[in-house]
Amino acid sequence: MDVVKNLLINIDSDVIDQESLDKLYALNNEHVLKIVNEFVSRCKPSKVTVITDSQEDIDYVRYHCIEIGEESKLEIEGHTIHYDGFVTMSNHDQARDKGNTRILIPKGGYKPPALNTIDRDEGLKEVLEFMDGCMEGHECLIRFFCLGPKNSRFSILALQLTDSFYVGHSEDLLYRSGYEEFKKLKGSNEFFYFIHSSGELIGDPPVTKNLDKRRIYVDLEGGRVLSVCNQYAGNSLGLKKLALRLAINKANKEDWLAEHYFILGVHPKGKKRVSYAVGAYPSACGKTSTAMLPGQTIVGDDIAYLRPWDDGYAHVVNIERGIFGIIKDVNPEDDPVIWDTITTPRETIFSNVLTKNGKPYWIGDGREIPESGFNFSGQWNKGKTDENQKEIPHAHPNARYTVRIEELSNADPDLHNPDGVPVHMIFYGGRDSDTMPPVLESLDWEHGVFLGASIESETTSATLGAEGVRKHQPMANLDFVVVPLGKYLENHRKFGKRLEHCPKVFAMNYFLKNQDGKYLNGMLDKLCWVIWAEGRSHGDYEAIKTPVGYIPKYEDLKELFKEYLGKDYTKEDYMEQFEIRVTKLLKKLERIEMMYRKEECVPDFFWTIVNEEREKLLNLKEKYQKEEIPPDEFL
Ligand code: SPV
Ligand code: MN
Repeated sequence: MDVVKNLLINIDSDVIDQESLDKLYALNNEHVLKIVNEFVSRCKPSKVTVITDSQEDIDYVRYHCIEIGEESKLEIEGHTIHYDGFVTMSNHDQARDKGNTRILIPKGGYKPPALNTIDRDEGLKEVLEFMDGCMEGHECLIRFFCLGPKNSRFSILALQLTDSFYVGHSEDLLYRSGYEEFKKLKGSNEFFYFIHSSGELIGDPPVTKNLDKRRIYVDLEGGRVLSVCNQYAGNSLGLKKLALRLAINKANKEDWLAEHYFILGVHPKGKKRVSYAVGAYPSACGKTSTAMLPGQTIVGDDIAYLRPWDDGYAHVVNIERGIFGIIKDVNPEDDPVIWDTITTPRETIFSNVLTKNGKPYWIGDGREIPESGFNFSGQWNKGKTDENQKEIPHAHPNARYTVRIEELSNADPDLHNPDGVPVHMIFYGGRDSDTMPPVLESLDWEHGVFLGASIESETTSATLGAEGVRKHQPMANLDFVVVPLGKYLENHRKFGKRLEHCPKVFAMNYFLKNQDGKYLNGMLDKLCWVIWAEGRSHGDYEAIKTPVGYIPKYEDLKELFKEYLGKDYTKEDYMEQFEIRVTKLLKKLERIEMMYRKEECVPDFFWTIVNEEREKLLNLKEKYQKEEIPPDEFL
């Protein structure tokens, strides 16, 4: 204990008060103290405050956030608005910065070809220099969180230092507090840690000034991420995508999975059962709205840990307890549950939307756009352009809302179950305008891993850079897979093979378009695909076997559309949506092959499936002499 105290003695008593010191000492963990000592002396905040799990401490973060202007109150009780930095439509802090997110690679270590990497020593030197004095004049929060339910075999603890109260407040909505859990570590270093600073701030509201110094450096060896000069949650919140990268590294050395999955409880009408689906879709491809489908229950919408469980199923937990969701296109018709949640009084953070007279407005909210207001670019009027003459929309396409899942009427009762919930289905989806049908079941488990590995998606505003470019998105996890992709796929395969009750796997695509560029499906049609998949996982429906997977029968979908959406689903719609696009699928296979050729140790099963699928598609083309084959041909 004395050793521990000596470590802290370097911090000036003007900077940290006795109460905060006592809270740190009570953890009895020298690793925590060393980290605090090192980064407080490097970042030089003017004040350090330790936040425990107490309501008083948590309230301090919430209210102080408003006092310092990182959030402002809106008209509805509990609602606040936060803005991230903005210079122009192409230079801003409104999305994840893939370019400046780098994995630190020790000499001779593996460099994932799809990610940005930097030599570990060089990267540390650079980011630590940027961190020197980065918190000057700021208050630094020391936070403790639990990634996963408390008292659970799944969970990993996390220490966060940040000088952003918005980050601290968001984490209170999104994660379970873990100060008391840290005490149970009994002094061990079994936790991840995250150091974040917004860096020098400018303006009102205060935003990061030096976006050119934005760095997010992932240090797998140190079990930590250092993030500086940013505020957008995907860059700043340690526990979100930064921790996912560390967890994937850990899971791949052990026997579990860390995934970019939502978790949904599916409740088919008239059947007294709940089945759980997990699903990976790249950002802005319908992930949160699937997790929030009407009549179903939500466990999580973004990140999950899975383990083989004693009952023979894989079990899964949400490592979060809240949603940081895309607000674009949330309106009463398309996303009724989310709409109700974010338009009624409760603790909610809006980010990067337009505000006018205390009301938030966003793209696709179904309301008339005000002529003027305040947004991420400051005072805004219709037609405002940036310095490159690019029009500034009233709200950012990647604007978000943050709420706690417990606040939702559809929260699943097992949200905090330390044993998680069993997984019956896995969904993989992408934004694909012309190749995959709306729903397709894998031929078997390995083929399911292949379906996940071969997701392609057109890019969206959730990451910086051009939109609408077709990119590979294996398991919608590519940005976060810091281990060799081949090894990651093999771990998936092995994971399923260990299970007595292996989940059924489905590819989903909500974004099919016709020749005129019009979407072929309504936003809520996905409910029918999900209910069909649930039925398949219990043997309720027959399906049509095609060379690339099982598709639904028209009659089953017709009934489901009637029962769940009150809609007539026509045979013409079915024929157009479920045709097998042979030429397009062959091209897709080529692209996948090219991508995986660049990767190390891609497992044999993957190449076997690629080769078999190609042969089957070529045979079909030969037999039918057509580019697209109607579903009925496979009956
Ligand atoms: C995503 O982009 O996948 C998100 C939001 O869930 S972010 O926090 O930016 O990662
Ligand atoms: Mn995500």
